[in-house]
Amino acid sequence: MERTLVLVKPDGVQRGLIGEIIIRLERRGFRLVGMKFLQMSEGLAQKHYGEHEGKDFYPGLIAYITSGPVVAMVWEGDQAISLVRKIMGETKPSASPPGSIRGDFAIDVRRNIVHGSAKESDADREINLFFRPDELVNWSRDVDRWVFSGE
Ligand code: IDP
Ligand code: MG
Repeated sequence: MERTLVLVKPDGVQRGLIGEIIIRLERRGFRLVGMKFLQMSEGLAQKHYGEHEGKDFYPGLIAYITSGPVVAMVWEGDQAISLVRKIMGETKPSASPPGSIRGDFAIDVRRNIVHGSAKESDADREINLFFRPDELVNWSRDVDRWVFSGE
């Protein structure tokens, strides 16, 4: 099983899309293991987006992600990292197919609603930025055997 960090970014929160995003991840079969509502500090934003430091869009990205509250979540399941990225769509909403979150709800790359970790090392690092280990819940659902074959 993999774990991935998902953020409903400030535009997603402002536009009332928190539930819309949760429902898509929940219905796919992923399991929620952590969730908090917070406004990201400049320091947290810089750590989270450190890989983009120096790029032309970086100052705007930091201003955007700290501009209002976000929902930070950890979701778990087989192939959670890559499949959550598929549910989100491409970085550019204009390249995201209808049916994906960005393809359904966004137009501008600077206002693209959601974040999902890109790879395992990013997921581990990002989860640790937002959550202490004791804030993540290890649990199983009665329905898990209907979602995960275990084979
Ligand atoms: P991702 O969110 O799909 O992983 P990244 O390349 O990691 O995309 O970029 C992080 C965020 O920075 C994007 O989600 C988007 O908000 C913003 N961003 C990425 N590329 C551009 C760009 O070319 N112009 C403006 N903003 C960008
Ligand atoms: Mg990224």
